[in-house]
Amino acid sequence: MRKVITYGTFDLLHWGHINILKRAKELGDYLIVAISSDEFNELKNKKAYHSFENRKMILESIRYVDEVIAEENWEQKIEDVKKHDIDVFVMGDDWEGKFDFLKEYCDVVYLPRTVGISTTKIKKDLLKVNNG
Ligand code: C2G
Repeated sequence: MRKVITYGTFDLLHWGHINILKRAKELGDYLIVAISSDEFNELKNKKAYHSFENRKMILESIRYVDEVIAEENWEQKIEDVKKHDIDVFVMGDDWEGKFDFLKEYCDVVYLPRTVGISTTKIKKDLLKVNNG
């Protein structure tokens, strides 16, 4: 069984997220998603609208996702790859090169980001609509 892992906040889930999860799953048979805890989001200077528990529940309902674990810090990836016997690590190419240190443990694949959508864009557009 070829196991894939990817990481992210996945807040206000949108089609760009689904696109990467779909393509990540196509690279193997089993996809684990490590979603950022609320505490780790603070380290990333991100404030998620949905709590970790609710983002976890949403991710677990996606057909491409087989398992959801917590991302608590920047340092856990090597341990995760070993512990979960990961074959492929996937991230959007906004992270191109940032996780090449994992090549010692598994394949590292950066997939093109989906253009035209982001959680930040959703928040900005909603602000505009509501403020006239
Ligand atoms: N993504 C994408 N296209 C978009 C938006 C996001 O392909 N239009 C991808 C990102 O490249 C990332 C994943 O969706 O691979 C999750 O995006 P975020 O929730 O913004 O995650 P991020 O804050 O980048 O966290 O340790 C890694 C970090 O936790 C990644």
